[in-house]
Amino acid sequence: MKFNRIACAAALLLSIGISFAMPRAARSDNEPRTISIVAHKYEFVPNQITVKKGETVKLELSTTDVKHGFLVKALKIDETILPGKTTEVVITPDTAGTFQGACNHFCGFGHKKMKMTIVVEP
Ligand SMILES: [Cu+2]
Repeated sequence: MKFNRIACAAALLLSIGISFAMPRAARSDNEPRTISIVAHKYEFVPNQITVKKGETVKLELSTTDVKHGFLVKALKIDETILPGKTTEVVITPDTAGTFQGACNHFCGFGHKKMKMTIVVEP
């Protein structure tokens, strides 16, 4: 009998746990898709991302070495990426197209090579 009671309590706790976990899972579905972009001398990884027109996405920008910039004029993105810090930018592009971005903080001899492409699908 004692074992049954323990099993019952365990099942109850499990079902409570599941019912608490479900709304959390549902909520995270509503959060924007997150895309991590890591900068280092002299590239962005990945150097091309694709999003849908009207889709809200969160860009998480970080650097593994020095300070970089992240400029995508057409999408009004102009951020500084600092070592040890993640810079978040939330965008909802309303125009389809292929947009060029670049590092706009001089980071060394290959700085001009630091390009980035954001494709916005219709
Ligand atoms: Cu640079």
